[in-house]
Amino acid sequence: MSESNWLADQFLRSVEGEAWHGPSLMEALNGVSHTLAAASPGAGKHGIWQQLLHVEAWMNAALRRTAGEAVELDPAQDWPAIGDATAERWTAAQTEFRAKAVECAERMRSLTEEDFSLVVSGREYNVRFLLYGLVQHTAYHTGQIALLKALDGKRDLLRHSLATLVYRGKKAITGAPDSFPTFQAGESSRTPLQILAHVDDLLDWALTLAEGQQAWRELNSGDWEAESARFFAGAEALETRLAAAATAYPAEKIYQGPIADATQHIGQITYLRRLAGAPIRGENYAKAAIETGRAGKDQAAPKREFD
Ligand code: NI
Repeated sequence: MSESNWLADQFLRSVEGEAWHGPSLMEALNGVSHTLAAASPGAGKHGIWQQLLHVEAWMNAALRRTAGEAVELDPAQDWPAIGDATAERWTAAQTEFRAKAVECAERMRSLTEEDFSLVVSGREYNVRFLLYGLVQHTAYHTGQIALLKALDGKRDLLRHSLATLVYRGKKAITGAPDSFPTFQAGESSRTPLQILAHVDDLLDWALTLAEGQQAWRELNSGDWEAESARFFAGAEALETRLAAAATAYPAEKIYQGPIADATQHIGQITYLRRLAGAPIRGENYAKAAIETGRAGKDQAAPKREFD
């Protein structure tokens, strides 16, 4: 195999597989949602989407440099902004990236021995050094993307479990009769209002865990409307924190503690609705339009309910 074909083959392996070092870049992106791609691992740090744009920027620069152009990237070109983080744009970004990679491989295949030895404009190294560097650069950022995916995948699922809690919680606490907040199933059992206030405390606790300043407080205004509003406000504050950056406490532990607890208690409220003679309708929750990031009072209408 000629050097140009060999190099193009190495490059395409690092982009689409099968790569010696593990998953190729496109393989690493498999299953990465637009919300996960857009998430930053910490203040000012580059998320998966931005890593992809960065690798593409250097493929572009390499293409232009092999054509004899002197190229310098300023910081905004080095790490381009991702813009609107929609699902459509994320799909388009990946398609565009792949097309650029194929273009790069084609250019590599077309290079002659003479081309490889040309000194890059404005640099002290030649085209060979530049292009081998490009393969290494792609592999380096693929490793970072795989790591971000492993770390942030948990945070993404935590955010979705929060959205699920709010979707279910809204059904459980909305439309209850006036007598429901103080309904008691037995002499010593907690009322729906007490349980809801406890759920709100759990959400507050989850936020303090995410921020690394864990604190437990028990609040209960004694008012159903106020505690309902606190439920949505607490969930939204937690979602905002989760979306902004990695949690100070492991995401899976925030799930196993406060979020799992809160979900159980929403189940209790749902059960009490039935005992109080004001049941909510059952639903196929796997079909429900529960969206990661949607943690406020505004939730989608149920798709498939039953009695
Ligand atoms: Ni880089």
